[in-house]
Amino acid sequence: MARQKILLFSATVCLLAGFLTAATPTITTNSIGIGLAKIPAGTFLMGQDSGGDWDESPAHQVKISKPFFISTTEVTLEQFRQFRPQHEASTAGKATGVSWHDAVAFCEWLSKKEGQPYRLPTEAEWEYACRAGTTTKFWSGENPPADAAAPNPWGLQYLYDSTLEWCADWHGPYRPEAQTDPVGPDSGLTRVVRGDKPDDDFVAEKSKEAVTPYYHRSANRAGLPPAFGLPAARHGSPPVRPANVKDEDWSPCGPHAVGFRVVQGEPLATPPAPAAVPFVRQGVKSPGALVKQAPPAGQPYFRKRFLLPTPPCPGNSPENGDSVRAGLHPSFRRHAHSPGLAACPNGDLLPVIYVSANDKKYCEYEIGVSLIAARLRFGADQWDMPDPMFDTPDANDHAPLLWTDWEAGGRMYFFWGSPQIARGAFPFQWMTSDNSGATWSEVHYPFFPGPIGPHTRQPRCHRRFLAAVGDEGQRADVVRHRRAQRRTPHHLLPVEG
Ligand SMILES: [Ca+2]
Ligand SMILES: [Ca+2]
Repeated sequence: MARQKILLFSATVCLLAGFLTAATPTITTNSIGIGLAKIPAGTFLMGQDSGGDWDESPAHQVKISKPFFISTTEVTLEQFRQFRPQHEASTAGKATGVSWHDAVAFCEWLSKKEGQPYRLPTEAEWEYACRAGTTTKFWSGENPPADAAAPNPWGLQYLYDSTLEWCADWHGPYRPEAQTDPVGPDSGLTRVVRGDKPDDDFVAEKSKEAVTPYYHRSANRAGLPPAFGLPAARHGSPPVRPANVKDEDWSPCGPHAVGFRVVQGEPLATPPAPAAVPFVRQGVKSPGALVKQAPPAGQPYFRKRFLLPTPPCPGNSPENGDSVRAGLHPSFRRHAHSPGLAACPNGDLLPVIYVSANDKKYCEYEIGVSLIAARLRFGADQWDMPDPMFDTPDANDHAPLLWTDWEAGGRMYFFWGSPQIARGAFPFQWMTSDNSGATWSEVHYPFFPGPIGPHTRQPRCHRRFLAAVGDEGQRADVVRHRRAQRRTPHHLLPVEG
């Protein structure tokens, strides 16, 4: 018995020693009070091959070649205000409501102030530092720690709380090969966000995700357009809740729940990977003289052409749908709804459609809803295979509208909404294209100089949708083609003569 006790005691001491060695992170504090944990170089498996979202696979080996320092928490409101005193948005004491550009600007300011290089973490650095050598769903095991302030073995806190965190990278699909110090793709439309999802729990609360905090997992990826937030110059007029809008239906535009933590370390020299370009944006021709040819304007013209039939979807959910098994992006689902349509300056037709499944769990308001597009190229007899047009990872993309401004040289506008983003979503957002949709601008958000009235966070409602583009009422009038439950897109073509 005595020997057993001694053995047990020895084993406990060994375990404690091992635990203490692993759990004693090296933390320094900089001049504005940011705690920085030293992260050792090493190799880990990034991503999660089963039981996660489509963009977490394939899990792949990543080598972090040099040690770096990362802040133990997100940048606090107090710290951020030393850079921008007028900033107000905050979640649990952290600076939130900052755009990706704001976060990068803070890092540049801090680098000058400290005389040391600061930057956002890459997505790989974030997941590596979060896992801290663990391979489980959370650094704490199969469940997150009960207290979000509990530090992981390398000293990082609040990795799984409700403050989301910007990373440096563009969001894009993972590549399967082993990588060293990856920095993501060379272009994109959303920047990676880690630690939670932007959307509320419209569907998750009814499903398994409510039981296990699915979107907090170390491998979970989300993303948002980099301009999401209120630019510093536009902070003067925070939106006010109108009296006829219920508090629970109200979301001021811009002050969202996304903050960031910083890395102290040299910029990485790794070249970015070439971004995957959807087929709908490939091989887009410039406008030619032939585009002026058309059927006689004096008589009706009708020609029916089928788009690709929706793949069969037994059970009609993303997990068991044939389209998912076939390796297609999860936006290929049965319920294609509410299209926007535009004729491009080069004569192509471009519809954008939001797509969801339509069973009880996966519906129009679930998190995976995204926008796909197809192209009927000028002179072609058949539509191209559709391809993803825009997807905010872990957020619902909704209600697309397209408009070609023929008076502005054929500039195309693509509007849509994010109705389920829990905090800070705008009534609409948009991108523009000056080359018939081959490339698109960064996502833009509207600025309201004063209080705005009742609205949904998507460009549709039972009232008319009106977008003031420039200050010409005539142009604004063109965009309001969705009204009063009408879901048939119609498109205004320029009339010659
Ligand atoms: Ca967090
Ligand atoms: Ca995700």
